[in-house]
Amino acid sequence: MTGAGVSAESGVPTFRGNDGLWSKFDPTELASMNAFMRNPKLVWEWYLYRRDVIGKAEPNMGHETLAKMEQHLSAFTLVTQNVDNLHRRAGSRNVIELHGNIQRNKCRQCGSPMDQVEIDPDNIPRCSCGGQIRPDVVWFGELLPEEALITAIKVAEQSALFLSIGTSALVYPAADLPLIAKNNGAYLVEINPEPTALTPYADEVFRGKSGEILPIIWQTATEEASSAEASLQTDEA
Ligand code: BJW
Ligand code: ZN
Repeated sequence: MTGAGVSAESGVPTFRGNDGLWSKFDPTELASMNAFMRNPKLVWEWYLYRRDVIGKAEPNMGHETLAKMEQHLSAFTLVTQNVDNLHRRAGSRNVIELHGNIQRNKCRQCGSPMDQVEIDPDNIPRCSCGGQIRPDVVWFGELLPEEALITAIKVAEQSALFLSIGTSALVYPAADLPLIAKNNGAYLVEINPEPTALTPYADEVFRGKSGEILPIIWQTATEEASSAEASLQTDEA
């Protein structure tokens, strides 16, 4: 499971921490339905600004290594809290987006997808039902997409190894997933430069940037796998 930290090396700001978005912007003013109802223009301006930042960002070695893992491992699922689409752009296909996708729009009222409409924050377009168009992301107090959450819980329950990467593990229900995995027998690994709420529960912690740590883990794992295969072949001979 990934969080905003995975995209930090691509130049996409995280939410919490000194350089995080919430140090400059108040989440209650921007990431809730109340905020949107109070000031839709401000909320749209903020999302259009972030769309622009994300549109210019490129996937980093962290995203690319996770895409490689999916190609080489028979059962690998990527659960992300990120809305930036960088995992798909890096080549990941089995991606569960828990908090939506910032590139998509939907109707505030009936939920219909509204991707083809141009957004003018001064004159927010409306759906045929009359509802204003909003970004298709999950705000505080909103339910996560049901199928995505159910699948993510199932995958967590079944996983043998769970990597929690670049997330502060403070936002629920996503923050429950590593603990669900661990309670069902998974080996829990955290990759993060800073300690998090999850650290006390992790079986192993890699303190560093995901764009640096993930390629090292993957290289070590593949080298060990090929030397194990070579010694098996020698034994058979
Ligand atoms: C690096 C790095 C590098 C830096 N490499 N790492 C149970 C208990 C308490 C509260 C609740 C609860 N259940 C529900 C709640 C309420 C609420 C919640 O969790 N609040 C907490 C904050 C207390 N949850 C919700 O409202 C959720 N809905 C819900 O539960 O519905 C049912 C319900 C409704 C009402 C009442 C009760 C239940 C919805 C949550 C939606 C979250 N939405 C956001 C915004 C998305 C749209 C947008 O982008 O604008 O999602 S908030 C924001 O936080 C975003 C993120 O996905 C999410 C998680 O953040 P993340 O990814 O962890 O980022 P950071 O910034 O926190 O951390 C970055 C990490 O990276 C740090 O650790 C760095 O160290 C690290 N890092 N560089 C690796 N190079
Ligand atoms: Zn509608």
